[in-house]
Amino acid sequence: MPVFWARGIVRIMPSRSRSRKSSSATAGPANAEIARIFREVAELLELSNANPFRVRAYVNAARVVEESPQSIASMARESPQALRDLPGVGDDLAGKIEEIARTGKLALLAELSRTAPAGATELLHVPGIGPRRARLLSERLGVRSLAGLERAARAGHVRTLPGFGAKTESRILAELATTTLTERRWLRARAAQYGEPLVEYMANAPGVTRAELAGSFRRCRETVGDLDLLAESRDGRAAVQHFLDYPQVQRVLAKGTTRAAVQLAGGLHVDLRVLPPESYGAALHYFTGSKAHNIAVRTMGRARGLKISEYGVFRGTRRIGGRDEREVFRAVRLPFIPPELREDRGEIEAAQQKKLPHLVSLDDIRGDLQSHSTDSDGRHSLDEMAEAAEAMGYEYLAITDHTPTVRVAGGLDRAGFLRQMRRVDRLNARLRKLTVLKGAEVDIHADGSLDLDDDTLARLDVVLVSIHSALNLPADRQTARIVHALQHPLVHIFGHPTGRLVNGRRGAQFDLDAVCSVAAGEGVLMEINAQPERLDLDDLAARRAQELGVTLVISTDAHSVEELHFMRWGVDQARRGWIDRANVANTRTLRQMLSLFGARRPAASRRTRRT
Ligand code: DGT
Ligand code: CA
Ligand code: CA
Ligand code: ZN
Repeated sequence: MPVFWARGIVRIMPSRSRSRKSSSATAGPANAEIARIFREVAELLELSNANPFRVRAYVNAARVVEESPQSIASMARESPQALRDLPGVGDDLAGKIEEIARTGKLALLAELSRTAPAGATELLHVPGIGPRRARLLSERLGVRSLAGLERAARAGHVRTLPGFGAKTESRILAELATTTLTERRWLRARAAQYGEPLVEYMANAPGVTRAELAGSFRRCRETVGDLDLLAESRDGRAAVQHFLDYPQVQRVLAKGTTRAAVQLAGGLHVDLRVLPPESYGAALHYFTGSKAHNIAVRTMGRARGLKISEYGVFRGTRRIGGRDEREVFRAVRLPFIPPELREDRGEIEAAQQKKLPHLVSLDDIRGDLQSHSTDSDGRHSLDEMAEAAEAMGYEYLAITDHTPTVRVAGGLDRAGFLRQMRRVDRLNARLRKLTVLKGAEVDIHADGSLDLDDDTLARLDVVLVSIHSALNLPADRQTARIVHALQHPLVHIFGHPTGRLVNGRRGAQFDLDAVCSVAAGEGVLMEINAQPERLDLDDLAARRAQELGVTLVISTDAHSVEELHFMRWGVDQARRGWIDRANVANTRTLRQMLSLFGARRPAASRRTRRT
């Protein structure tokens, strides 16, 4: 569970469905924004040595707010009692939420920011730097930013501070080098919480007939630099004005008659372009990018005597297309290329040869093969998780609680798993449509052995293995460790294979080709973990795995019923990895899916056995 890498990592919840027709989505600060303010308060309180319980209260409230399917700002206005009834939100925090809902700001935060050592919160995001160290760095060395930290460490100043030393100094440098901490990009799932309500707001603007996000967001990159919003309208001025009137706009960076750029509360930048219908498709193609893809398409156009721009497809001065994105592709004799593939990574050649993959989509998904319950570190019970998965229309859900070594996650031992299996049997007897699969997320020890005995493993339907420690082994040893685990005859899935964190941790280094070849040969599936801050395998690794014959699974690793909806982010990552629905195990029916597992152990008939 996330607790062991919680610092600086944000938990993201699916945003409200886009189809929901209500103004509440745009009537106040997004849940993500309220949560962000609370997290900042928690960090600043931590820096000022506040009572740890007070710090936790803000962290917990941030999570509750973020996970709420309803708009907390609307709740604050319409039903103060419901607000106070939220878990972990008493009178005090409810008052703070009401203040944010009303003003978009929190006086306490401004107050804390004034007294905190400048720049110290940024330092908290570096693994190994806690509040005490951040304070020292800021107060004694005047370090105000990650760049400043790097300079101070390189100059050998950091080691002179009490409790630091040369080893800590070089570890800090290593962290700064291996993470993307310095690059301010937004997790896509987090940007969605700000962007999707804004799209809904713009789509409902007078005169606007369509609105959508383009850019890296539409290409489903795991992080985005900014949002690129397109609106279709003949009245640019009115659309721009509506955009600037959006209550969450904090700063206007630029404005014109058909475009504007703003910063939203929370810091995310949004570029707006307003286009008339005859240009909308061409602009959508242009602003979806990537730049490299655009250049390739434009060059193909030029070879045919065409000019392709954001305004349309032209032969001389005559417009021959641009209303619809497909017209751009048609002009250069290409079929529609899904946005996720538009990186100039071979998609144009594949399209020419009619070899584009049948990309997996959310509708194809029939079940989830990694999830946790309160038996280890989940927040909902076995029954609650199963009922939620059934309500989503799934055929199956594997509950894969942790094994003992992952102690912070409250892992189960053999007896614990056996007890859980009996409860799963009873649950399955009661459930009508869903089958709960007995599973475990088995920790792989540093030597490649597994954290659960074979007899227990043999009783499970889904044995998912993953690494949670010793991520920094040298690549050859890491490869050997993983290969050893995947060769275990009772293993089905290799979960979050690299242990990477988006924007945070590079993950284990190993020979991906070697591991994939073993997985393909052994019939072990590899996971695309859908947690927005994991997305592991990433796009390129997943694509390589597919090329090498690995079957993938997309799972949420849900620690609550809400997180079951993370599937969306995993599917998007898979699409960027060119993953064909035929190569995703959980697009299959329960029976087909289990036969994939069975191929690994043809003799085993244990699946019909009751524990
Ligand atoms: P980001 O925001 O860093 O995550 O990445 P993008 O891809 O969203 O890039 P952004 O926001 O700078 O621009 C949006 C799209 O506009 C980009 O994907 C392609 C198009 N674009 C921007 N600048 C150029 C350019 O100089 N040439 C061409 N062909 N297209 C461009
Ligand atoms: Ca962008
Ligand atoms: Ca942009
Ligand atoms: Zn795990």
